[in-house]
Amino acid sequence: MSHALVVIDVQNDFCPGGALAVAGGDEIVSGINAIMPEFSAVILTQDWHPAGHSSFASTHSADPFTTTEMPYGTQVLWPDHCIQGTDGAAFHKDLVTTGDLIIRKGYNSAIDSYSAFFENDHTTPTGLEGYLRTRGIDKLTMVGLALDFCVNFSAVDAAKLGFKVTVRTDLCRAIDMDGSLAAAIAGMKDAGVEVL
Ligand code: VGL
Ligand code: ZN
Repeated sequence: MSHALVVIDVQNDFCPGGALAVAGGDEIVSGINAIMPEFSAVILTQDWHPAGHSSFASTHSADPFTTTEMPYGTQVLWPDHCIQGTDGAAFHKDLVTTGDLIIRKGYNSAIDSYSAFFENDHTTPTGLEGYLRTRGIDKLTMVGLALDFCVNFSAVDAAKLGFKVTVRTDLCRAIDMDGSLAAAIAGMKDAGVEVL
């Protein structure tokens, strides 16, 4: 069985100067590149929203970082970000993107997708689980942005699916709104994720 690196959403909009900038988001790029050769597979994810996505505050004429109730639960409303094909949705220019698979998520207008495995209804799959299983991958190391949203949801889902998951927090950065970082760390540990 083998061990994959999953690089979550290291995109311009989550780096300083981007639409949903995560403090220090660009600081992790060289460290992520450096560990890629240690893994038998490298998978990169890309947040990939159509314009007018339901997770955008602008779509609801609301203020960013407020919340709204969606059929699948409470949704944070974000600034417009990672719109398909824009420079903001592109990977950071220094990230090595020669990995085996790029998986895109958040492309359905009506539902957000923090996790690389399921949309925010926790039901609709992205296909990543099948890819990993058919390649015989049972261990995942996760890095990237943002630690308290997409890395967190991806790690918890992976652990629930039975993968052995490690999150390298030194190679992640967080948004950290309203205690979201502490809650994410606790939730990942509860789910059996190794948080380093
Ligand atoms: C993310 C908020 C909205 C993330 C994506 O990559 O953590 N956060 N979309
Ligand atoms: Zn998004």
